[in-house]
Amino acid sequence: MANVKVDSPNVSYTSKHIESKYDYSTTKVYQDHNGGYTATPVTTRYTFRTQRTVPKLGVMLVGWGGNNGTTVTASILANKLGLTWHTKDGIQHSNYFGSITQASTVCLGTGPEGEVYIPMKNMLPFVNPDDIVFDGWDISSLNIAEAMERARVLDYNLTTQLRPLLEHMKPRPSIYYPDFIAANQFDRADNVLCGTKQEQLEKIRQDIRDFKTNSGVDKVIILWTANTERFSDVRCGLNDTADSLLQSIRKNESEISPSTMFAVASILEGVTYINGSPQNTFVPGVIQLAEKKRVHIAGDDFKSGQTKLKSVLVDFLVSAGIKPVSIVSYNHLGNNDGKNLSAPHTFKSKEISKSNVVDDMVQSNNILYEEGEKPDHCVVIKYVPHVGDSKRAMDEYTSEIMMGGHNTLVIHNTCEDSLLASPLIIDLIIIAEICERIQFKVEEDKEFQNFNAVLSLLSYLCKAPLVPMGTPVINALFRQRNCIENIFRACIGLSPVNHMMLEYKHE
Ligand code: NAI
Ligand code: DG6
Repeated sequence: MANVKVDSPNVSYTSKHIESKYDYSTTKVYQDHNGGYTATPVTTRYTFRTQRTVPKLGVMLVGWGGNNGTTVTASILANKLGLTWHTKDGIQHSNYFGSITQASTVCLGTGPEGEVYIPMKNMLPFVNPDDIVFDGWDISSLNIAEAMERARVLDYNLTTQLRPLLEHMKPRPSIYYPDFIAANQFDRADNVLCGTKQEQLEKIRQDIRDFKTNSGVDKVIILWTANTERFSDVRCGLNDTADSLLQSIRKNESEISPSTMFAVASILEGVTYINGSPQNTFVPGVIQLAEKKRVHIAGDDFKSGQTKLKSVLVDFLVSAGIKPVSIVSYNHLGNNDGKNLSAPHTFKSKEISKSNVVDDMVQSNNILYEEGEKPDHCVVIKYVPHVGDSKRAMDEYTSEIMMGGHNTLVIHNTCEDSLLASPLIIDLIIIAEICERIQFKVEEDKEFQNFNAVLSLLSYLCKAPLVPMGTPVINALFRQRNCIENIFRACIGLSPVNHMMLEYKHE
C-alpha cells in the first residue's frame, strides 16, 4: 500500500481505487500571418483512477541467461533475502541503486521544516520488485547460476551465496534465426526451438500460459533483453499491418525476426511487451496488433549510461544557449553484448539507436540551429574481451560559445554495464505494470481510457523511445522524468512540480 494519503476534496479512496480530479493546464499556440504568436491557456479537468490491489507479478525475460537477465534476477533475489557479502572495501549490502522507483525520491510538498521528500515507490501502490517471480527463455541452455558466473558481473562472495538458489532456474528453449544476430553467437545456441514459425509462436504462447498457471502469478510482463538483432525489412504485405504480419508468420517468412515473434506471442496473450534492445521489433504490424488487442508495448533500447548522460548534457548546453557542434562517442566493452555488436549488421542497429538522441533538444532552439541543422554525431563501438562487462565510454562534446569561441568537454565513463541496465529493467517492469492499473478520462466523458498501447511514459528508460504515431519524441532526461513524476502526482490529485517556490519569494 502507498503510504501517502492526500487530504483533498478532489481525491477519494475506496478499497479498490484511488480516484482524483485533476486540472490539466496547457497552452494552445497559433501563429498569425505576420509571424506573431497568440498563446491561449487551456485547462481540462480529468479524472484519474488507479487500482489499489497489487498483483503478484511474473516477468519473463527473453535472453534470461545473458548478463542483464542473470544480474537482474540475482540482484532481486539478493535484495529479497537481504544478502550482504564481504568485499575488499568491507561489507556490501544489497540495494537497488540506479532505479528511479526504488532509489530516487520526489518532493511531496512543503512541511514546517521545509521540503518533504519521499521515495517514488511510496507515491502509488506499486509492485515490490522483491516479489517478482522470474522465468524466461534463452538460446543458451546454462542454468541461471551458471549463466550468472559466466557473466562475471557480481562479486564472487555474493554469487557463492546465490548459486544454490539459482541452479534450478533454467531458461526455456528459444527462437533462434542465426541471420538476425552475429555469427559469433552460434556456439552458445544449444537451447533452440525447431518447427515452423507458426509452431514456434504457439510454443511461446503456451510457455506464457504454463508459466502463469504453474507460478500462480496474477499478471505477466515480457521483456526482451536478448542480443541486439539486425533491423528487419519493413515491406508492404510482409509486416506492414497486423494481418500481413500474422499471415507472414503462417507462411514462415524468413524476414520475421525472433523479437517480433516474441512481441506477437506476447500481444496475443494479452501481455505487456518491452523491448530493451535497439532493433525494430515493433514493425508497423506489431504496433497495429497491440492497438487492436489493447496491449501495451514499450521500447526501444535501455538508456543506461553514455546516452543517459548525453540526454542530460546536450539538454543543459542547448538550454543554456550554447551550441553543440560535434559529439563523438567511443565505447569499448568485452562482454557478450560487445561480441555480438562486433558484427556490422547488429552494430548498425545500436548506432541508429544511439545517434538520434539529441534531435528534440536541437530542434527546440532555432536561435542556435537553422532548420535541418544538427551537430556532427559519431558513434563507435569496439569489442575488447579483457574489459568484460566493465564498459568504457569516452565522449567529446565540442560547442560553439559566444563570439565564435569553442568549448570542449571530454567525459570518461567506466562501470559494469549490466549493473546500470538491471535497475532500468526493474523500473520498466514496475512502471509498465502500474500503467495497466491507471485509467483516466476527461471529466465529462462517460468511459475511462487506458494509456495508449504504445507506452511512451517509459521514454526515460529508453534510448529510442517508441511513441504513438504523431506524438513528439522526447529524449531530454529531465523532461522524461518529470513526465513520470507528474503523472504519478496526477493520480493522487497533486499539481505538477513547477519549481516556482513562490512561498519563499515574498518580501
Ligand atoms: P548478453 O549477450 O549477455 O545477453 C543476451 C542473451 O540473449 C544471451 O544469453 C543470449 O544467449 C540470448 N539470446 C540471443 N538471442 C536470443 C533469442 N532469440 N532468444 C532468447 N535468448 C536469446 O547481453 P546483455 O549485456 O545482457 O544485453 C542484452 C541486450 O540489452 C543487448 O541487446 C544489449 O545491447 C541491450 N542493452 C544493454 C545495456 C546495458 O547497459 N547492459 C544497455 C542498453 C541495451
Ligand atoms: C556499446 O555501447 C554497448 C551497448 O550495448 C551499450 O552499452 C548500451 O546500449 C548502453 O548504452 P548507453 O549509451 O546507454 O551507455
